[in-house]
Amino acid sequence: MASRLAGKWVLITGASSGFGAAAARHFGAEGAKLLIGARRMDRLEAVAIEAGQAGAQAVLFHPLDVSKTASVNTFVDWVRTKTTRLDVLINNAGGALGLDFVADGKDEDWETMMQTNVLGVLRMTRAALPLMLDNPGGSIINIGSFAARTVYEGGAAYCAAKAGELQITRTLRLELNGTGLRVSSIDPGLAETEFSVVRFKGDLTKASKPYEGTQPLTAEDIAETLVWVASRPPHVNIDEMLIKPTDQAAIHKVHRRKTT
Ligand code: NDP
Ligand code: 8X3
Repeated sequence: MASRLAGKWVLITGASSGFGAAAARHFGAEGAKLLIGARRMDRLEAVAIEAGQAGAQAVLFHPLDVSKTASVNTFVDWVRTKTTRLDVLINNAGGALGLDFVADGKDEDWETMMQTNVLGVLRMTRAALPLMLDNPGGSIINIGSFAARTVYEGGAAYCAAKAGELQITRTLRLELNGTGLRVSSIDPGLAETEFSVVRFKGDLTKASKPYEGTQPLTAEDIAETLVWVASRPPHVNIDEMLIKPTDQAAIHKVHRRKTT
């Protein structure tokens, strides 16, 4: 049976690594037409090639910085030159910066986390919505986090930002009721991507700690879920999904095997 996603236009933000790159490959394998954005163009181009090899009907890429309204608007203007209809929007771009207690928090880290995880989702959704409104069955999928639903020391700004993303998703669900558009928040727990390298600003020793002795989620696990969510029949909306590794029972309870 042909995939429900074959020929569908899928926009993925933050597609240069991690979940976004894996999503590009997985939606590509379903025969979708991809519009992908991020700041690192060399990485984006490499992902575009992989998604094309996986089977995408089209893969188009363009620079995107979701922390800047002008960049988001320019990106969507570019999208409009390629298609008049968007079927799936995946607001994935984001991440954490630092693990400082509030007492030691840095303005620039807090501001970047809010700009990308919160305002980036609002900006991109506002800009892309006109391409989706006459398209019942379309999907807006926001990448939240386990961190939206719990807290941990050093996570104040990131947890607040992801809680903000969840409330944006819930608000959109109300505002778009009756349009036939679906709105989802997919909230992963511990997953090994470049997330931790970015959070710890390139310190690979610190970045590897969260994954020591445990089996985290992979980017592929999340990408498979995104494909599943977007390919449900049009009358089915997966509102919210919390996905944790089996080893992670709670934010502070992660099973770790002894390593030699
Ligand atoms: P990665 O660091 O591997 O990927 C993050 C992606 O976001 C990159 O493609 C990066 O591209 C992009 N990005 C960051 N800032 C911007 C920006 N201002 N404009 C455009 N793109 C941007 O991490 P993940 O794949 O893990 O993260 C993806 C999402 O999943 C994030 O929202 C993160 O918060 C969330 N998440 C991650 C979890 C984890 O444990 N890994 C768990 C739960 C949620 P570039 O730098 O090229 O712009
Ligand atoms: C990332 C998950 O637990 O590192 O969103 O904050 S966590």
